[in-house]
Amino acid sequence: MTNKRALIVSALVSAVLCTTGVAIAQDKFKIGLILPMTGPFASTGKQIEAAARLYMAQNGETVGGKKVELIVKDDTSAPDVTKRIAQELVVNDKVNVLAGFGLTPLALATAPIATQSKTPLVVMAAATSSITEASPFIIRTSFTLPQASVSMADWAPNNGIKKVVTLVSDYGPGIDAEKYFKDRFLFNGGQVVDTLRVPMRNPDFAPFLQKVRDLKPDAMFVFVPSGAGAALMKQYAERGMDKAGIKLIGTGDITDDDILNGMGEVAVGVVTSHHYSTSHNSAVNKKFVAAFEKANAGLRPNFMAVGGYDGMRVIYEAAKATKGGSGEELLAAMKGQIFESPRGPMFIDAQTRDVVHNIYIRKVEKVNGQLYNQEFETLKDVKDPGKKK
Ligand code: VNL
Repeated sequence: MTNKRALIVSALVSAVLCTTGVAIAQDKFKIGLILPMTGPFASTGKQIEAAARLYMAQNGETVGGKKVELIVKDDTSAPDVTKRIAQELVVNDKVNVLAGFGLTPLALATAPIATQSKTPLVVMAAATSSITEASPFIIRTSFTLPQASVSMADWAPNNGIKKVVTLVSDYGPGIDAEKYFKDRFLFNGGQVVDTLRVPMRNPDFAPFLQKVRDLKPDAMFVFVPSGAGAALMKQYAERGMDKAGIKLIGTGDITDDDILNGMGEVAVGVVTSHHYSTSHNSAVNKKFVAAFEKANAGLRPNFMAVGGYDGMRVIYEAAKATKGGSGEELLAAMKGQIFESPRGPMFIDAQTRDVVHNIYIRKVEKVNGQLYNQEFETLKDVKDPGKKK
């Protein structure tokens, strides 16, 4: 063979290989689901993975003419790991969508990958307001802390709570919770006598709770991430703070349905604000809870599961509408989706790419021997107060 011919042959061969490569890639619709599956936030990963698998079992594994492949990766809740995995999923696996993101720092670390590769990134858990502003390719199906916190700051002063100490995890969502609760509570005539921040990892609540006891507020407003509420509730009870008349209020992360039942009597009566309760009274939710529990040995779905389930809905519908199109086409088809979630009605605001949904005020009650967050007031179609527009 002449050099020229050899070149032509090799060019042809690689062209053929490329086309087959593309054809194979295009037969599949790949979702890279990155979650903390081990470590202190493993319950978030477990809930979201279970919900994603349930969605697929209920809605089929082919969408827009393509076979859905769900690739689940454990990031151990370390931001550099999340980012590296996302890069590998985009470059090597050629995923169509990135999803999951159990904590704010994990979503923020990965945002540049979404922007550079034009891959839609669906945040199913993390809830700091600013996340959606970190990349134009981010869509959120979880919630935001300002949504929940402002709602509680409106409810509390009308219900005998005038003097509050806030106690939050010292990172993005906690700082949002503190700021948005405090500003609205002051506006409503309330008083915030101290703002306490506890370390996000392995917090020792004892010295902080002692401080709250000494300050004797009407209530302590708390944000801790999903999974951490049980330890706080235990120490709150051990110090007899409930008996001393210091009420516990907060966002629903503290009475997380995944662990609520194990908290015991001290949790009864705790009022929180959130977008989802396992006991939300609707046909869609009853069906969701029954199917989730059946598929997961009785595990209760919490708000993380719902963020995952709805995130899969948004991805599937976008894949359907675009027949598994480009990242930009998928993103466009995700914006503005409106549907009934197990949480109630929700939509993805086309401008902000953030979730708009109801926030419910709930009280922990015992129903048939089990503890539930019973919704008793609804704030309709709450947009993220953290957005400028
Ligand atoms: C975050 C927000 C994480 C709320 C949570 O649980 C939560 C976050 C792990 O944005 O990091 O309940």
